[in-house]
Amino acid sequence: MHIDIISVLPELLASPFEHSIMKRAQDKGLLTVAVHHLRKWAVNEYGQVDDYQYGGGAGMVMMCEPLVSAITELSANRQFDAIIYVTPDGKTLNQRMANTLSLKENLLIICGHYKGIDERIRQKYVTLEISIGDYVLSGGELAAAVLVDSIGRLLPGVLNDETSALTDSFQDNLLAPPVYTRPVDFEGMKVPEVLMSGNHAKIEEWRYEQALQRTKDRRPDLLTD
Ligand code: 6GU
Repeated sequence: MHIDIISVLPELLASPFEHSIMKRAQDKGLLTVAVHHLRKWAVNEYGQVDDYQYGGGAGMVMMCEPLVSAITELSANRQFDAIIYVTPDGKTLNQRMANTLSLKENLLIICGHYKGIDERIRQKYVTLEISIGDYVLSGGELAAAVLVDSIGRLLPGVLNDETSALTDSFQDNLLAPPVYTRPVDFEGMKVPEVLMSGNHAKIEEWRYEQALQRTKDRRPDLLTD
């Protein structure tokens, strides 16, 4: 998979993909991420990419022309499966969306800043709008990093047995069960017996029950939709 990201603050996206599982995905050649500075497509020598909003009010709006130039140039190299705008008024990201997007070849992610991008870019070019939750970030970059991480780890061959996505929270609409490591007794709190029984069928049953109980307690909404 290849992911292009357009941003006015590319520095924010310099390191999130250089560690751990995202690094492995790239080292294995399963994922490439290219961050592009929108200023490269600025409308003038001052590097302008935003302007005052019509109707007045505080906050700048990212202009159409630089974005169109960027999208057009990047589209010459790739047939994008989706042009994604990360925005708090998008569809809230969930594991199902990450699973679906992980099956794509080429994605373009546009990060908004200030008041966001001109509405006409959203109407004409953007095919998918994604939010990462009901709170506001200063810009789309951290949301884009979250999105890329959630997708990248699902690419076939990225995870191994140790990091398998099959046991993650949300994979069956269930939260993950509790986990333990040494010591067996930590300040009087013991590791559940069953986990040391060596009986894998019993262990799996226990984990499933714990996952179900945890989901009922904390996220009953997951069990109904
Ligand atoms: Cl995608 N962008 C911003 N700026 N804030 C957010 C968000 C996105 N998702 C949740 N909050």
